[in-house]
Amino acid sequence: MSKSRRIDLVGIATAAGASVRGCGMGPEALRVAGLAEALLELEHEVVDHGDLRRPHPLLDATPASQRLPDERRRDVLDLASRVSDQGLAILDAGHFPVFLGGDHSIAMGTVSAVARHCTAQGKPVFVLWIDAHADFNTPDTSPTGNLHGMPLALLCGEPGFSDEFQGAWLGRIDPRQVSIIGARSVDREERKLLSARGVEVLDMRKIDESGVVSLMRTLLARVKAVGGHLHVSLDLDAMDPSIAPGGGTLVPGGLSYREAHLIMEMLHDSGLVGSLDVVELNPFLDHGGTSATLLVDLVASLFGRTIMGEAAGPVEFVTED
Ligand code: Z70
Ligand code: MN
Ligand code: MN
Ligand code: MN
Repeated sequence: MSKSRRIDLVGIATAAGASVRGCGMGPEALRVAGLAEALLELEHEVVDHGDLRRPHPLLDATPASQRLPDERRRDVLDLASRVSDQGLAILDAGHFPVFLGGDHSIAMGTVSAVARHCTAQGKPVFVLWIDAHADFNTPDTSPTGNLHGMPLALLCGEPGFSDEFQGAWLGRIDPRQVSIIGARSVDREERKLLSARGVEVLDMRKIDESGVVSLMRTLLARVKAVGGHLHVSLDLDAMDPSIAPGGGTLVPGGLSYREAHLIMEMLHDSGLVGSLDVVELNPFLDHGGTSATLLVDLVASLFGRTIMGEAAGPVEFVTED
């Protein structure tokens, strides 16, 4: 029987950290695809706080990718500090925050909220980053300058981020308590950092060789052993582009439909997950809601949806007289 939770949805309608515009529409597409309804159907309590966004839309003919990096950085950091404070309030109230991106730079704020909440409680934080990428670049190592490729490095305290990135909103996590699953596109300098800091990278080859069940069991056992809080950060591009076409940075060879659901089902059964990001959905590139619907179904699996339904116990045979 799945435990009923109070789930707080927070949209972060931004693409300031991405190279491609459009994922700022992600929160609304997830709503249209039936996110709240799916959670209500599972008998959870749901509150939708609406979206955080920049105060005024940019009236700018320059493509996002060519805009001044200063302005995009300001947007990312402004949203990160607001997300962190709102996320902290939700966690402190004992609720489960689900953050709807937006590009993956929003995790600077979401994971900061989790780190601040758990530090105050003396609870270790673990992060499961489900992504084709490692998002562990710093401004010095990044080949693109895009901030959605850097949140984990900032959160893990990597040097190379200017003073603007520091602040009371910035919680810290231990890189040895971060696992990236689904990776298949990692930059050269990023690889060196990941190894040096002891980040666990469960890349696609490891998934092919060991299967998600064995990898997930080991990971969940580590979190359980120390009573940790597990934050899950789900990037749409972790999934194979054939099932998740609605992203700006697609990489072939991703998680299958069943692998992705099995990860979510195991996460649910563990009872260890306390917060979630759903990021990088670009409705402008999606095929008629395919990717939005996939994400809603994956979130439903994380919150207890099963194939046979919870009431399905042992089969009862009816005998005719
Ligand atoms: C590359 C970079 C990235 C998401 C692309 C790509 C990063 N490593 N992250 N899409 N979600 O620019 O740093
Ligand atoms: Mn808590
Ligand atoms: Mn990402
Ligand atoms: Mn990615």
